[in-house]
Amino acid sequence: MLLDLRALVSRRATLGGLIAGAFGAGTARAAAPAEHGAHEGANRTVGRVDHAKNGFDPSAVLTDFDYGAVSTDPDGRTVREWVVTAVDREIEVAPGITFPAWTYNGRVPGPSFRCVEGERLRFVFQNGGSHPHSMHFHGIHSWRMDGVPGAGVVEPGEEYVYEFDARPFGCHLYHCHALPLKRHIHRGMYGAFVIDPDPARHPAEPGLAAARRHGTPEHARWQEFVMVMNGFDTNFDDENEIYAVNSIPFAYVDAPVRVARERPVRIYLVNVTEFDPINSFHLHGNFFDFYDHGTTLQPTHRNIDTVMLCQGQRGILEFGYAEHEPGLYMFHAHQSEFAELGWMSHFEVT
Ligand SMILES: [Cu+2]
Repeated sequence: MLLDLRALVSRRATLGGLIAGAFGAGTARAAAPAEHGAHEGANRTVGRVDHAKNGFDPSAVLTDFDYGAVSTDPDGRTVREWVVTAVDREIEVAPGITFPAWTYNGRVPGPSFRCVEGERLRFVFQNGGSHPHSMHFHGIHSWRMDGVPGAGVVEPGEEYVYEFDARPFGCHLYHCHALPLKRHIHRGMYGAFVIDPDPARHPAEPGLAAARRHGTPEHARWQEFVMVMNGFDTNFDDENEIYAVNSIPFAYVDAPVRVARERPVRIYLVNVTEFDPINSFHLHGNFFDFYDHGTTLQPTHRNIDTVMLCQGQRGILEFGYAEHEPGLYMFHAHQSEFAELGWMSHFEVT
């Protein structure tokens, strides 16, 4: 079956020996080619990534929103401030395979910033890395705060403060916009940026807005997860050898995402995958509502089980398992190659 495994990654032939090591050639786990429904024996990496050494754990990344330091300005408006540092960091992206990442705060994806519509946001960005970097936020703001060459690209050792209002509400992202762009993105400089709707601004649909606004009673029942779909070009040939959500292939096969059956699930899904035109999310045994960009309170798609996102596109998924029996429910990219190279996951419904 060793030959099957090598055939699987033949498009990435230059990865050579690394793949043989990563996919555990000749070990007990190298069994039949992966297919839907195969849990044990599927093609996958052998061994585990050392999350502690990496400094971030994909199971924690699902839920570790960063709300910043909150204060109030003289006008009574909420201000959130973050200090973000660019850091060069070697990370293990698959067992035995390290990648020379450029990171925000040492992790890939970077912190999942979360705030509320209408607040004033301030990001103090310090470049501790070896290359010029920036923070380019998707949202509405001045050109001065856009984090592009000429407007907030920061040289090593320097600092820039991005400041703008939180709008529109939705599921957004940020990434480095220094040049060459594809290099800075695929090195790991990106993250989720969630702006909750302010119920006071949505009098026609206050309940829907409150259910999305962290800290409200209506929000408390939701089980929320951040999933950033990404990949790694480990040999710098402009093709990805590894795909995942939140960086580590098969992380949620090794440690399924636990969800309580009776509580609804909301996913903030972001696609930043470089080099491939699209990525996708396919849910097994269930259907979801989808909010494209998260900028509406009513779904833009209802009752779908697969959504396709181009790079930079994102949205919110809502679904539940109240009528399901407990167990493992798969979700993955519906590009089979991406799934086989790591973008394969499970929910464990309890
Ligand atoms: Cu950069």
